[in-house]
Amino acid sequence: MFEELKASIIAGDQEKATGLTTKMLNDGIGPQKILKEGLVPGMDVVGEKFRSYEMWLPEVILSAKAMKASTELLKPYWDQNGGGETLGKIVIATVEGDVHDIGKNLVSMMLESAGFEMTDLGVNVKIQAIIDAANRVDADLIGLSALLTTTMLAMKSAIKAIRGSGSKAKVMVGGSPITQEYASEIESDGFAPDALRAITLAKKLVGKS
Ligand code: B12
Repeated sequence: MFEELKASIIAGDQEKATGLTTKMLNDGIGPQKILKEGLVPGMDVVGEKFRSYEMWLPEVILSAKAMKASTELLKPYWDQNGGGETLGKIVIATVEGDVHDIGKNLVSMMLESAGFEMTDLGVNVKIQAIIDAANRVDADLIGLSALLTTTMLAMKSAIKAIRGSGSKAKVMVGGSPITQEYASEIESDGFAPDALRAITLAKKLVGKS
């Protein structure tokens, strides 16, 4: 069934992808397994095919829609933290010039399930809007996502601007082109390569690990 789910993401067949995801959840398969063994491998193939011109933008958009609709279904199934006190407040956004949000949404969803209070500003967000939101909610942490090698460069100035604004929030970064090396170079407070590790990182950064 995982292969079928993967294939439905590659084919951009939203109906099939959501149908299979629902069936798996009803069968008691955990959301993490569905994500790791079906949805993400499907999106990985889409990325490879896009790079090698075997897939074009309209097809990638269909795959992305199928992926988004399926990950939305996982949301209620992540372990909730029992409604206790919040671990901290996080403002998250995809940086200006970048409209990729599947990974950012996953990170946001999982941080929320882990017990953080999330303010998700969406995509293509100007740095000033991020700073304003962080001040408004008194954020402990800001998460910046970038999927393009062009927009990841903007993270450096974004971090400078956040620090210059006097905000107390720490900054974590992520997205497929980001490496630990780059994250250190731009003096972010942390980097995580996936949503699960983003939880560990966020807890560490707010001193709750
Ligand atoms: C889907 C997709 C799209 C969709 C996006 C739909 C959406 N709503 O997001 C659409 C079709 C709109 C799109 C558009 C474009 N895309 Co595109 N896209 C992709 C694709 C295939 C998959 C991305 C994805 O969703 N991956 C799945 C998620 C789960 O993974 P993820 O995003 O990496 O997120 C995980 C981690 O990175 C991390 N993470 C992510 N964010 C954060 C944040 C924090 C704080 C932390 C801690 C962690 C973290 O955790 C996530 C979950 O585990 C990638 C290929 C790839 N391999 O990345 C290309 C890719 C990113 N796109 C690319 C390009 C070129 C474009 C376009 C410029 C194409 C065009 N000619 O118009 C436009 C750009 C538009 C813009 N201005 O942003 C290139 C980028 C190349 C480069 N070097 O910059 C890629 C790499 C494809 C390729 N192989 O060439 N794209």
